[in-house]
Amino acid sequence: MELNEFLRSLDDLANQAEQELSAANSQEAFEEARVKFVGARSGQLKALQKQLGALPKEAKKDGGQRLNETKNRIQSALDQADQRLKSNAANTRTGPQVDATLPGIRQHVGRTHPITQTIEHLKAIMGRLGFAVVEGPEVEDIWHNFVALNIPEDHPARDPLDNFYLGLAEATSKEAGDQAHLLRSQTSTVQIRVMEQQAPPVRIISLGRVYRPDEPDATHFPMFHQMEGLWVDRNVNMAQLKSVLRLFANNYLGGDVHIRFRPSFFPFTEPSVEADFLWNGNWVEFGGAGMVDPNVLRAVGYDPEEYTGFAFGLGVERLCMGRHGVTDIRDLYRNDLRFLHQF
Ligand code: FA5
Repeated sequence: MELNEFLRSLDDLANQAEQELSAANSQEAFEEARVKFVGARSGQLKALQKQLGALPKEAKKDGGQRLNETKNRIQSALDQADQRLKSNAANTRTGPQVDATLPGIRQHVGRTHPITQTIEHLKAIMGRLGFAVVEGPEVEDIWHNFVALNIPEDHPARDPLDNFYLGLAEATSKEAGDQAHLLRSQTSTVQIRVMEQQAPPVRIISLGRVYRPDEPDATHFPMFHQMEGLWVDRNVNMAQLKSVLRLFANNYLGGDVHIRFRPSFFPFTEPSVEADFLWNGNWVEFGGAGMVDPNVLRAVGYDPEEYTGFAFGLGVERLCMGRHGVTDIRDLYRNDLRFLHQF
C-alpha cells in the first residue's frame, strides 16, 4: 500500500467516526460505534494499524504519526459523545429544573420613590381643587428667599447657621449679601416668582426640595420637600384657607383625620397659623399658612387694597409619613430596598 492511500484511509476513518459519534443518541448507538471504530479485535482502526507494517520503510514514520493522530481524534470524539449522553441521562433522571407547581416568584421591578409617589398624589388632589402646578429653582437669591417675603435683614431666618448659603463670606456683608445665593429654605420663594410674572388671579401649588441645616431626627431631615400653595384674588379669606386645608387633609389622610390650626407667625402672612394632624395620639405639625401679608403683595406690584390671598407651605415627608405610618423620616432616605418595596 502506498503512503498517500494509507493516510487518506486514516483521515476518512477519523471523519466517519466523528460524524457517527456526534449523531449517536443512545448508549447502544455509542457502543456500536465504539466497537466498529476502535474495537480490540475487529475495529477498523486496528485493521489499518496492521497495514502500517506493509508500508515502504521510508514511509513508516509518517504513517505512524498520522495513525496516532487518528487514534486521538477518534478518542476525543468518543469522550465527547460519552459526556453528552451522560449529561442527557442526568437531566432526564432529575426532570425539569423548574418546579412548575411552586407559587410564582414576584420579580423585583423598579418603582418610583415614596416621596415621588406622594408628590404625584398631592398634585392630583390639589388639581381637583383647581390649583395649577408651577416649578421654581432650588438655588435662590436673597430677594426671592427673604426680601420679597418681608423677612427683614436681622431676622433669625436669615442666619448663616440656619441656611445653606453658597459663598458664606459674601452672605455676611450687607451689599455682597444681597447678591448671595443659597439653597432655598422654603418653597415660598415660588409665590414671589409667580406673582412677579403674572397678574391676579393666581391659584397655584409648587412642590420641590428645600434645604436647612437641621439636625436629622425622626421628624427632621436637612433636605426635605414642601408643597407651597397660593391663591390670590378679590375677596380671598381665611375661612377659604381653612376649608382648602381641611379638604386637602381629608382627601390625603382620610375622612376621619383630626386637624387643628394654631395661631403662629410668619413674616410673609398675617394672620398666620400652623396646621397639625392627630396621629397615634400626638399632634404632628404638617405646615404653616396664613393670609398673604400686604407688604408681600406690594413687593410684587399687586394692590393690597384690591387683592387678598392666602398661602400655605406643607411638609411633604410629614404627610407621607402620616398616610403610610412611617415613624422615622430618615427611613425615606436610607435607600433600604426592603423599606422602599413596601410602597
Ligand atoms: C415654612 O417653611 C413656611 N414657608 C410655610 C408657609 C408658607 C407659611 C406659606 C405661611 C405661608 P415651616 O418652617 O414651619 O414654614 O415649615 C413648613 C413645614 O415643613 C413644617 O410644618 C414641616 O412639616 C416641614 N418641615 C420643616 N422643617 C423640616 C425638616 N427639617 N424636615 C422635614 N420637614 C420639615
